[in-house]
Amino acid sequence: MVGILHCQGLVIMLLVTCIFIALTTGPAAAIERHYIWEVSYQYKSLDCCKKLAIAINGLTPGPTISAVHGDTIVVDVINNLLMENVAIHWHGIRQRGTPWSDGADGVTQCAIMPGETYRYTFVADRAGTYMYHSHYGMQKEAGLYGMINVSLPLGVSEPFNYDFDRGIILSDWYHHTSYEQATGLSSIPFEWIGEPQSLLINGRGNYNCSGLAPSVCNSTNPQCSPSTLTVISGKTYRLRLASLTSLSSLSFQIEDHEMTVVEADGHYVEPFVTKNLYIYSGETYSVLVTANKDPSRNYWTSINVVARKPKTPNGLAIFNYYPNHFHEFPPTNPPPGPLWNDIQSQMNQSLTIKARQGFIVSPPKKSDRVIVLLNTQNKINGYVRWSLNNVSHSLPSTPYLIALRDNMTDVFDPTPPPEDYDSENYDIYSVSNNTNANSSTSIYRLQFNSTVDIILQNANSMRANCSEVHPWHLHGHDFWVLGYGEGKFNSSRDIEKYNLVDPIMKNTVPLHPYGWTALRFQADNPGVWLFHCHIEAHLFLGMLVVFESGVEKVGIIPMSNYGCGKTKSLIKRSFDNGFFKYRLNKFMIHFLNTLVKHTQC
Ligand SMILES: *[C@@H]1O[C@H](CO)[C@@H](O)[C@H](O)[C@H]1NC(C)=O
Ligand SMILES: *[C@@H]1O[C@H](CO)[C@@H](O)[C@H](O)[C@H]1NC(C)=O
Ligand SMILES: *[C@@H]1O[C@H](CO)[C@@H](O)[C@H](O)[C@H]1NC(C)=O
Ligand SMILES: *[C@@H]1O[C@H](CO)[C@@H](O)[C@H](O)[C@H]1NC(C)=O
Ligand SMILES: *[C@@H]1O[C@H](CO)[C@@H](O)[C@H](O)[C@H]1NC(C)=O
Ligand SMILES: *[C@@H]1O[C@H](CO)[C@@H](O)[C@H](O)[C@H]1NC(C)=O
Ligand SMILES: *[C@@H]1O[C@H](CO)[C@@H](O)[C@H](O)[C@H]1NC(C)=O
Ligand SMILES: *[C@@H]1O[C@H](CO)[C@@H](O)[C@H](O)[C@H]1NC(C)=O
Ligand SMILES: *[C@@H]1O[C@H](CO)[C@@H](O)[C@H](O)[C@H]1NC(C)=O
Ligand SMILES: *[C@@H]1O[C@H](CO)[C@@H](O)[C@H](O)[C@H]1NC(C)=O
Ligand SMILES: *[C@@H]1O[C@H](CO)[C@@H](O)[C@H](O)[C@H]1NC(C)=O
Ligand SMILES: [Cu+2]
Repeated sequence: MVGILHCQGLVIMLLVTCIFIALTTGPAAAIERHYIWEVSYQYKSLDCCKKLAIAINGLTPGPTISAVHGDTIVVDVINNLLMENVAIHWHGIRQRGTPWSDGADGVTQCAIMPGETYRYTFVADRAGTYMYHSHYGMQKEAGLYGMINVSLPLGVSEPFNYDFDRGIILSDWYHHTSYEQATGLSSIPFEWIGEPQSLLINGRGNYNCSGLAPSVCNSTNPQCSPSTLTVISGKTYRLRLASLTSLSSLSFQIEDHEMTVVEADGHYVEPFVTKNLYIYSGETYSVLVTANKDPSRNYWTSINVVARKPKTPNGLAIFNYYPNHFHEFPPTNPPPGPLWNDIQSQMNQSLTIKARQGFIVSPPKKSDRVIVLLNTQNKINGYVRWSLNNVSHSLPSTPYLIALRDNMTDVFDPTPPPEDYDSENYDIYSVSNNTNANSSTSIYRLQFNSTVDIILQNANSMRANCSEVHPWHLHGHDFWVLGYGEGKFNSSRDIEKYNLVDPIMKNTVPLHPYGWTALRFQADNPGVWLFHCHIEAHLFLGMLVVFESGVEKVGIIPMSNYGCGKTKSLIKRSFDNGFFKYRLNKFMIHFLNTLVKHTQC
């Protein structure tokens, strides 16, 4: 053991050498950016209340990854959570050629066990704003997330001007742990997680500590003083916004300032000006804001919950005009933001977002296959679940990518899930007469490079007069957003209204209450990919589907992805045949991989 630890030091030295070599190569060449991340629980007071949070190298939210188009990003994740697995998803990165680095526990890899180190390697193959977050159970809720900022290669400029570039991570915060939440959600009687206690801007919020012991909640703790964005009068700022909420859909606004939306999920948007931006969990946007108001005072930046009846106070930050003191509160009341139930205006923003002229990627005119997914809340043996076409997904203990690539049988149900629902006889406005559904591990297998349409159809939940928003996120691809509508999708009426001229491409899109959303994508990335609701509790309750395409084209999956379910036997076999007689754990495999990689460095 001592030997291994000693060698780990050696490995880190080698890594540092690599970074050095990378930095000394010319600026035009794509480089390898190496990060070593220690993931651990720490006591934090993000909203003034002391609570365990997951930190990366001590930070919650984690550090921003800044890369240049074409760079290779290497992240060594050291799991120091002591008693909990971890897996990290690189949200918006398509992982072309590296589907095993997608970070989806149970889909592309076995989770990283405590004490182990796992290496993610992938290429930042498109400029834009992305994010990363845990994809293990409901772990994201504990604060394991951050931003990825990929800039254009040297010599290429953005089609808009700005003076400075800033990142803003939006999230919601619960005082209960993810264990309490997960247990409540999987209990009879069902215990809903409720609304979050706080909204955070760059990891800072402000809970009302009144009545709580100062050792638990201390409103003067500097950790929870509001985050500030300092601006210089007359300058224009590109704000990169990323929503990493567990539950909440948000509206973002800066008092008295308008913003111009220019980027969504890494794609240029035909610019439009707005007072507030609706942003759903899993989405990123860039907005341009010019500091052109009275510079003698500060202004509020605020976020508020929309699309659900809010019980959480607005999240606040300070838009600080230099040289005013950055903690000087604005003399006004914070803007309340739009009404939570103004669904019309939320839908309107969705319809307004189009690809920017000059940057339009035209979608194929026709699709090869249409999959309609009815989103319903259900019961299975008395447990509350979410389902698509009456199927609530449960992940097998063996990751799909490995099972399919290695021709394992009996890992998942081979019967394909339904492609449609009984649309004629289903009333999306009322509670289903029979809410029972089935749970299944079955997946959609897509012909490689075929064009697939997805129609997301919303419906009433199990509560009368209630339909919830669901932000759907696709791994491994971007899709074209062909249309949104209210009510039930009608193919003979709605298909001809698809936007095939200038649809935006995205990786996350809202499905509005009682509405539908139509998407098209090309299944041109070999691998196994999740498509799921980005609300943590809905995902946990089965609101996901899995797409496979071209898995036979996937290269050799790193051994470090193995080690759970049926993949255990493969690890054992491959090393019994070699000269390693002792049992190798994933850490040691990784360690050996590192040595191999660094002989090439
Ligand atoms: C994004 O990356 C660019 C180039 O490295 C940098 O100038 C900018 O400050 C970064 N922005 C954020 C929000 O991290
Ligand atoms: C905090 O809560 C106390 C007690 O409920 C209330 O009196 C007070 O107004 C609250 N403070 C704020 C800033 O909301
Ligand atoms: C609250 O936080 C402030 C600032 O860190 C500190 O000075 C004070 O002692 C704390 N109060 C208590 C009761 O812990
Ligand atoms: C829809 O949104 C656009 C862009 O924000 C705005 O200009 C327009 O007034 C909105 N229309 C309605 C009906 O709200
Ligand atoms: C899985 O089966 C395919 C088709 O029969 C074959 O080409 C491939 O080599 C097999 N893969 C493994 C790992 O056995
Ligand atoms: C439930 O049954 C009633 C009576 O048959 C029908 O009117 C209603 O539309 C059904 N509800 C759903 C959700 O299909
Ligand atoms: C789901 O299955 C139940 C029981 O078979 C059935 O009554 C219900 O109509 C189905 N719902 C949908 C949306 O197909
Ligand atoms: C669940 O699956 C069983 C067996 O495949 C089937 O008979 C039943 O109709 C399904 N129930 C629902 C609600 O889909
Ligand atoms: C996928 O199909 C498109 C045409 O629809 C073609 O241009 C492209 O080369 C194909 N890609 C692959 C990887 O086969
Ligand atoms: C549902 O909404 C309709 C129309 O808005 C209303 O008539 C009805 O009373 C509501 N039902 C419940 C249970 O709230
Ligand atoms: C679908 O739209 C067509 C054309 O507008 C219309 O004739 C038909 O009645 C609609 N079907 C349903 C079920 O609403
Ligand atoms: Cu959802």
